Amino acid sequence: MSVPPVAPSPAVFRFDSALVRTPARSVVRGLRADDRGDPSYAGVLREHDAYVAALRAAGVEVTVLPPLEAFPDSVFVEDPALVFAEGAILLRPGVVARAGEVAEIGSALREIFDTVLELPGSGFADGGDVLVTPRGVMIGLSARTDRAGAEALLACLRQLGHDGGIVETPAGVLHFKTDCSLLDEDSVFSTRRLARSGAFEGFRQILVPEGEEAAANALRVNDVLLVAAAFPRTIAMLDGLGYKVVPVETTEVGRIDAGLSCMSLRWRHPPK
Ligand code: CIR
Repeated sequence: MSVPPVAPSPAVFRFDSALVRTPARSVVRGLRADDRGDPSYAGVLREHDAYVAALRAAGVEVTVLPPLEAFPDSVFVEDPALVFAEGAILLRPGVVARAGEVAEIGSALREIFDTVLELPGSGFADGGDVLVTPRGVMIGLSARTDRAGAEALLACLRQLGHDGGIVETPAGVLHFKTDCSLLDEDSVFSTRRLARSGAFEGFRQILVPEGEEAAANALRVNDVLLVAAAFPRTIAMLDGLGYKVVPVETTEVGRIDAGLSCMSLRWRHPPK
């Protein structure tokens, strides 16, 4: 009797497609935890262009949505939705100013995905609080994601054939992923304060160099790792560990709390 070959499931950081949104002029009024001055529009546009170029160079086909002036933070497409090969989930941002972004990203996602779920109930969940790992989807409770939202999201994930768990985000940290990222199948990059929570037990944990905590939100895309260019010790360390680091400027967009994951939704088409 011959046993049919089992196709290995592709790694969760293998992507062939991404969705981004051009920053609106209103991006200069984006939300921020600490005010270090408004970003310059030209600077954000330049950084966004470089980010899109880095995704394309990593082998991803990028669809660029038009800017939305009514929503200054709409460049951060990761927060109002979550996508997988099996379908998309429309979330409910935990800040009123961003609530209207869901309908906007929803119409774009309905053009792309056959299955688009809507978060049931009235809880809140931001995509920035969701880390997809090979061991399941981690949902961090934060000021933007509450327990009701996290549980509703778990139900949606199960509908798409994924599983996950709920974890804590350290107090005062915007999103769970503000403080971490997935480096490979087994390794996470985390701040010390988040690692202390025990969320990453069983993973190889690479800690962010002290003083460079804002570098924690890196983005693994296929063979490369996008890392904020302003953090030389982080870049040297990850490079030394064998990752193919691609530094990406985020100085201007970082003024409104951008990392590397927040400016795209990424997925891989299922094999035909
Ligand atoms: C906000 O406060 O919602 C935006 N200024 C920043 C969102 C960053 N999102 C993310 O890291 N997933």
